[in-house]
Amino acid sequence: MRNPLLLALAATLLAACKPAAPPAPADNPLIEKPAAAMAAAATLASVETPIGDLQVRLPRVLETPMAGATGVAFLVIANLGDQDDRLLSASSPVADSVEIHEMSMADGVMRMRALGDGLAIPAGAAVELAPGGTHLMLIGVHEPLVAGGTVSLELRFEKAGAATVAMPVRARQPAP
Ligand SMILES: [Cu+2]
Repeated sequence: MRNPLLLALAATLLAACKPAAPPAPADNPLIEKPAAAMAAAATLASVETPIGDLQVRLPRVLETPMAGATGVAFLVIANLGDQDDRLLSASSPVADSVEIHEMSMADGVMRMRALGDGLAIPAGAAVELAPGGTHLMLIGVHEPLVAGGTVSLELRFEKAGAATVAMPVRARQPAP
């Protein structure tokens, strides 16, 4: 099951790129402005990336001011198939390593630990990696990650295989 809007946009783009395409309907701004359609499609593509039966949504990395520091990445992994899958590992060219971390409360203290066996992505579920919960830790970033930029992240799944996701870099929320 793909996002019908994304498919419609893709079809629109294909139609817009054909030199002998029939005149665009006057009420369709995406066909009239191919550059705008391209930008919209790029935005959607960065929001929902299909990997086999999986779909990555809302990928983002928080800005990280210093080289050598630790960055953090969040995303939602939806499993649209009928087989359980598992995120085995991740890596990025911008960091020494990437670990899958979970947060837990122990004796009133928030701790995080690496999930050595990876992260289960059950069939039909959408697993959210979000602030305060499971996340990807970018250990030893090679240079500052600046808001507005993009970081590429490779995800390796047990069944869906490997794929690279473009992760927009977002500004951190100021501390409350
Ligand atoms: Cu962590």
